[in-house]
Amino acid sequence: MITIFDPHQLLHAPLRELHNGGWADHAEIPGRAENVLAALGPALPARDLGMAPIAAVHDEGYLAFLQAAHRDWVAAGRGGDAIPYVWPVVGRRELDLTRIDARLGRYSYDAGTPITAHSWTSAYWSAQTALTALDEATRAPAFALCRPPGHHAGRDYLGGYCFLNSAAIAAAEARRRGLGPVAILDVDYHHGNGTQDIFAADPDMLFVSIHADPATDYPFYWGHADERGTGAGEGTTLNLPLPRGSDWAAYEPALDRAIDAVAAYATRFLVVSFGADTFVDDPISHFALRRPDFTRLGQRIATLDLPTLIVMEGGYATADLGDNVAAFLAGIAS
Ligand code: OKP
Ligand code: ZN
Repeated sequence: MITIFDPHQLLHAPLRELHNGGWADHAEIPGRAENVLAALGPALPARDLGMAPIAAVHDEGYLAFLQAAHRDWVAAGRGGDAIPYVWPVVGRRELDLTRIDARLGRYSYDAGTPITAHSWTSAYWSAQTALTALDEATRAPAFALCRPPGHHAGRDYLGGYCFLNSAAIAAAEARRRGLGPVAILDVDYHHGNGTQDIFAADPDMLFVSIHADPATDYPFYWGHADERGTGAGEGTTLNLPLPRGSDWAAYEPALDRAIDAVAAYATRFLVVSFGADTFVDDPISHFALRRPDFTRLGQRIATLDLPTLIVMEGGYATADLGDNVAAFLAGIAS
């Protein structure tokens, strides 16, 4: 299978994150992508397809903020990574504050997504990687080795290690090219709240997600089973939360439901948000899939027999990540 990756994606290297009230090494490190590359072999570089497909999904003000945020942070006399610490619960859209700390809160929902001097560059090339892989995916399944991940990023917010929603950007571009109906199947351990929000009111994009129950797991405020889309998009969001500890026996029935929903939507193009953080040994997650289960997951998705773009999301057992991704892709290709 063709893999797309751009070395600019390695530049974003957040120093640390808040974890249970203290600082910990950041889980979303460049070594994740390096481990996957080592397992898969050489990747093709991304082409620069420009800002238009990104601006079709993300808010103009948010994109301007993201590009300037670390410079603004430095201009305010700060060192290290830019991290928000205050969020507007009221008046989010009414105020247009210039202070970097206010803007960080306006355009984010968590404190776990530090902005470095290179975050924009890496996120931009992560999105270009997905768009380049989209070009390939019309011929055969293609793998976009995206990093940083994207599925927690909304139209106008970052969070959950994500800045630009590469899967949403590629899915919207696939639709624009007339490849639809497009469905997004998100199998990362965490609910893809950004993707859900971007398409919640959109009847022409199916979003299906299997993830840890947000009653116990991040991102808590999205991903509950009663979230089914809004307005005209009612019924085009399907959330399938599973309890902590879920193994393949628990996972498979949810996967069957997800696959059935994708098939019933008359889908003609599939985007898979793939996270390997469902792995039993993932350090920040609590499912119990094993390596052969990733192959089963890929095989089951392949039964849909659709043009498929796979976008990398999470997976933090770094030493196992490449082998887990390879196992999944082998299932897709079989
Ligand atoms: C990104 B992706 C703080 C917990 C914060 C954020 C998880 C983001 C996961 N210790 N956790 O979906 O893999
Ligand atoms: Zn995840």
